[in-house]
Amino acid sequence: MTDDIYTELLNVAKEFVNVNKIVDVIELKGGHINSTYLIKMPQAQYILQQINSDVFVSPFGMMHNICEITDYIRKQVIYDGKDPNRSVMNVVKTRYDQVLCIRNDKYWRCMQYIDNSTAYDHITSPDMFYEVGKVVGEFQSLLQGFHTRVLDETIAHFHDTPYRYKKFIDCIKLNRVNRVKDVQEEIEFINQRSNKFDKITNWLANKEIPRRVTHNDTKPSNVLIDDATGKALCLIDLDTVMKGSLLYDYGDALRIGASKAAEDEVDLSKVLIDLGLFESFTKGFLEEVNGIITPKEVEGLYDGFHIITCEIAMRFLHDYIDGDNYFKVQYPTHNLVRARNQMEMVREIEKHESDIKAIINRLLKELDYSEEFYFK
Ligand code: GN1
Ligand code: MG
Repeated sequence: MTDDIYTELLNVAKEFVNVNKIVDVIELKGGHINSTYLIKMPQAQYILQQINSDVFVSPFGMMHNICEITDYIRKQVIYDGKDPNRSVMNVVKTRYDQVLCIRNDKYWRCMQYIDNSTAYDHITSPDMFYEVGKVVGEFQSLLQGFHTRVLDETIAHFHDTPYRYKKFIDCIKLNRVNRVKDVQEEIEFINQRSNKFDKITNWLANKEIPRRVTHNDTKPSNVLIDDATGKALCLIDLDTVMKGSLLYDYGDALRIGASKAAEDEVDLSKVLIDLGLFESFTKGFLEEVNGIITPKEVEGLYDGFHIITCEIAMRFLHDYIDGDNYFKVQYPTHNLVRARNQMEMVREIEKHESDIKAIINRLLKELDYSEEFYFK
């Protein structure tokens, strides 16, 4: 970190905490959008984040959603006798009681850091992924009764896959940085599957499945695991909490967590679906949403996994074609590597469609779901 950045960080931090007491500031890399820092104080640590306001065009709307959601969850957590300092994110306001600090046109926010917990980029055991499944499912039970109308739409059309496909076609036509010629096969891959992209959005539009409060970015690194117990504590990164489909939350965790490789692994032979991990996650998830999920949603679980993985592959490819304006990249072809990796995951999902459905069916029976839920 340069001296200039460090000085600026302290200038921002002093809006939230007493800078004279700061012990250290560390950059946390990992997120693709915002910039994140850990502020170490003698007895507590805080997360300071600069919000990417090109992506989140309404930072106050985003913070409104986060505060509403965390306040609501905190009530449930307290009611259930759990620790509100560890089972939900806690927003730290500025010394002037604001949710954001604006400095030089940049938006900053602060959260309490939950000690002795880890957000894993990669799943290391079935038990861990079972825990992730539970926490993704539990998000739904915690938010039962929360009114979706209270929420702002932080990013319009976020998981509107057909809309994203239209934008993808537009960016190919624009061909801003002349990369289209290099990615013909990848474009074809997306085109071939585009007729499947509207399945979930149509179900939502026709009210065949409910619009719920969803997290919309449930990758495993957005789950905190307790270092001492190995149990999942809560979902973090609530930036994209909005109305949406549960099926995308289910699939988004799997597209990374059930893969044997990282999201940006270059060697595609390593991108393989681990059905054991798939089962652990699905078990945790289905245990938690029993009584909440509808039969039609269960029918779409495979599609949620498949479509969201296509969508993210398409988004990475879109950003590559467009000149890497959206996701942070560490090297020039990073987005292309991510896109190819997620396309390989799509192939894996398609190859294992019947195994995936058979596992879901078996779990439904084991977990005493009634017959109307079973796959035909
Ligand atoms: C982004 O910022 P991060 O890493 O939590 C993206 C998600 C993608 C994800 C891919 C606001 O999430 O939608 O699924 O990268 N977030 C936004 O790893 O676009
Ligand atoms: Mg995010």
